[in-house]
Amino acid sequence: MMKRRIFITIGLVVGLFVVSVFAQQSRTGDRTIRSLNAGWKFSAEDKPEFSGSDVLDDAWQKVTIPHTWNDKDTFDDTPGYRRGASWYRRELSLGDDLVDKRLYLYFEGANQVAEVYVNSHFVGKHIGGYSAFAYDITNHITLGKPNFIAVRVDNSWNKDIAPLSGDFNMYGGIYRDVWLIDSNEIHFKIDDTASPGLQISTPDLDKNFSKVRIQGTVVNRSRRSSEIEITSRILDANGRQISIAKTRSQLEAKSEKTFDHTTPIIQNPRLWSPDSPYLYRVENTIRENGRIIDKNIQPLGFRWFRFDPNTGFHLNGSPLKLRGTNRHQDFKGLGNALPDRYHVRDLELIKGAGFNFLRLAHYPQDPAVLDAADRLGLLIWEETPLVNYITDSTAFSENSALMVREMVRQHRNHPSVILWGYMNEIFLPPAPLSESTMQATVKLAKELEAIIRTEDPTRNTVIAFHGNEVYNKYGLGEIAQVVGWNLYNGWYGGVFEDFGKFMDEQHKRFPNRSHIISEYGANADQRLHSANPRRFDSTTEWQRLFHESHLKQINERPYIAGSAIWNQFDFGAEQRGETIPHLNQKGMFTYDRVPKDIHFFYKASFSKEVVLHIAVDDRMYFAGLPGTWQKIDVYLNLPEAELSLNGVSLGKKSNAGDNKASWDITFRDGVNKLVATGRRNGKLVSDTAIVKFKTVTARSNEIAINVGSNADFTDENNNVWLADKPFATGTWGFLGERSKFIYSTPPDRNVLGTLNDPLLQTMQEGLSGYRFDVPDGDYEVELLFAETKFDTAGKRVFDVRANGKMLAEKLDIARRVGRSRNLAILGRVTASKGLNIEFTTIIGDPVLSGVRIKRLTK
Ligand code: GCB
Ligand code: CA
Repeated sequence: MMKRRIFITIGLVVGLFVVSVFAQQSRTGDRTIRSLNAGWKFSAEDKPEFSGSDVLDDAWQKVTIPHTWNDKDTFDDTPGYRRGASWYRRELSLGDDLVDKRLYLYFEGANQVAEVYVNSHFVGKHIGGYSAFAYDITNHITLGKPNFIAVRVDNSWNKDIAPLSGDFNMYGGIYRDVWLIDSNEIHFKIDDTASPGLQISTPDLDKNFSKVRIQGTVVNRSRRSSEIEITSRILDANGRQISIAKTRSQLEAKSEKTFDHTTPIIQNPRLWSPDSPYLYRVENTIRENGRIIDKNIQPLGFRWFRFDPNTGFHLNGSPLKLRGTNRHQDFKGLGNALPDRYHVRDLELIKGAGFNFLRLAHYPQDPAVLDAADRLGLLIWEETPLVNYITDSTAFSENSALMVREMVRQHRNHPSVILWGYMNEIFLPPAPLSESTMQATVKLAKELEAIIRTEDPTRNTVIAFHGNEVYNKYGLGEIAQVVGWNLYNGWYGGVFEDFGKFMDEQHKRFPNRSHIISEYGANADQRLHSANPRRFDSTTEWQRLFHESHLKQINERPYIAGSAIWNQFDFGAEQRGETIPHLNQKGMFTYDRVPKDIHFFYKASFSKEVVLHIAVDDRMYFAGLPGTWQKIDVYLNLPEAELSLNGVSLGKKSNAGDNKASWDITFRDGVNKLVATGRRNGKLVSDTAIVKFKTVTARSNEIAINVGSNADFTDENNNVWLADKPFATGTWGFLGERSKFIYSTPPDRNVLGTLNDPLLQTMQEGLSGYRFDVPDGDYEVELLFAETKFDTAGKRVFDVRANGKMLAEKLDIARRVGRSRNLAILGRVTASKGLNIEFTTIIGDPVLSGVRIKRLTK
């Protein structure tokens, strides 16, 4: 809200008012908004005296808002991150020119409890990490002297504050912008749940005409009574007035008054939609004796919508499938403390891929996000952070009610918003819930539902379920207007096709429900690739198959109103220990916003822009036996394309309607240049990929195997560790009938002290040997191990020999390095009639995670 006003105002009123050249400050009427992001000091300590102005802060760390103290410890090898209290403080000197002004501190968000002090006076406490809050500090400020602002921020787990749990990091800090607002003593209300103080709606909206209704509160903090005029001008995108509403009002001293006025009918307004996000704005002013004393500009879009259980979502009278994605608000290296331009760029990336819908999971996001959605044309589902379970307490219910009220009041003027959500997978707790908590959850859902419907009857409500019958059993599906499903068929379990079966069954059983897919997704780690991808392997290829199948199934079902991919971007999830520990890797982009192949599939499917993309994930280093990697896919939204390899055409292939074309190819050793070309409207389009292929045979100087995995792994030195296989004559592979692929057991899969987690997390267990049919000669052998099952020594002990020579006697990995640490053992071996690594068990099953052999003799 605040920032939108700044940008618009600068464009609008330059020349009329003295507007600061800094975008950090703006002025409308007698209202000035200035950034307080700079000049803070931070202490990770928590002492009561820090609220006072006589604290020596020389030792404090200089920081700028947005700030979090968890940007690093959420990604280190020590489990957990600091959840506790810290302090922020800064000086604030204000001139005597503000003598008749009201002064407000406005925080866009601090996670998760903030206590604010001005010159040692407590001015307010805000609960909840994802909404804005504002305090009137006028009475505590002395003009012409330095004042002290101190803020205690606490992100400790608190049983009465959502989220209690969740697959994301709850980074502590003042991580969104802070503003100082000074206003005339008479102004549109600023501290009503930090909302704009105005509610805009478009009653009777239909194709040809609408009215605009403006409801609001005007505050008089002065000792004078006043005759004011409130004006709401409807301006089109060029600033031309198309309608107006006015109210005259007698304001008593020290009072507040609501107003409610509606413009006359506006004929043929231009409609807002994702394809044409035409924005009007409502310029609200308060005049006293003809002079503008306050101004407040709100966005306005004319659009209407509905959900239908059979035909899905409709916008402005026509069906529109919601093509969406989910977004978390963090970024590599920054935690949640993102400058606005990062938020805006994220939304531009989403819009740029052709999406029309975005779920802000799992909490209200920055005002810059909502502004960008209005401007770019993205329909928004916003929700409060009630995730996994609730606490059955009055305080939890009250805090949750506050969260929905703040979300709705703060963001309801954004035309982009269509859905308000308030619970996610609320029956997926870390420990089983009692029957009374289940019942309390249903009761709370009803309460929150009622609040939203009162606060904003113009939107629809939604709850996201996981694929479990429990929600139907407890009647949660009957409360919100739309039912969201988070489904991971073919990832956490089952097969892709279960998705459609599940949804068809729901649709049949509950024909009056509107269904939306709130989440579906699979990991992709760009270092992992497989010609034989499989569930849970984190290869790019499995993520691609997952989404190709799901999108098809979604498209085949008109009753599915839309879908949102989990997730647009990889995001921080400290407790996760997958191939990149502490990260949820289901993004279509990496944590620092590099696109994975799957992004191009969706862009080809949804965008009007030309897409032609060779799906090798910008990966240069391929390796394998001759004949591996024989198929290359190209994502495209052209009717056909041609692929060439090293200048030789492999022929044209057509797009079979699934935005994909595939070629059989044979890479040669060394550099392979792939060029895809196609035409759109006669214009040539092309994409190039360079693949360096290393042919690996038993005669190669070096052979490296990602033992226990179906995936090739490219390490940070661009060495490719090949997918594992059973031994076959003339090549290599594992031996032993009991040998099995295992992925180390969650939740402790992070292998410490290495970036090569995918290599060490996957292993053969119970193998009797590993054999290479290599030529005779001397070899260096490197064996990689990690103990991911046992904490203590003595549970797994085995001998390792190579061609009879002992390499590791009574090897007990846990004894040597402890649990979940990598261990490398090097040895020299003379091969004759092949190289045999033998594993002899003493206690338990032998394991092996990786092996590399290098030939020493030529
Ligand atoms: C879900 C949750 C989301 C998780 C996601 C996952 O269903 O709603 O918060 O991050 O699954 O990746 O497991
Ligand atoms: Ca491995």
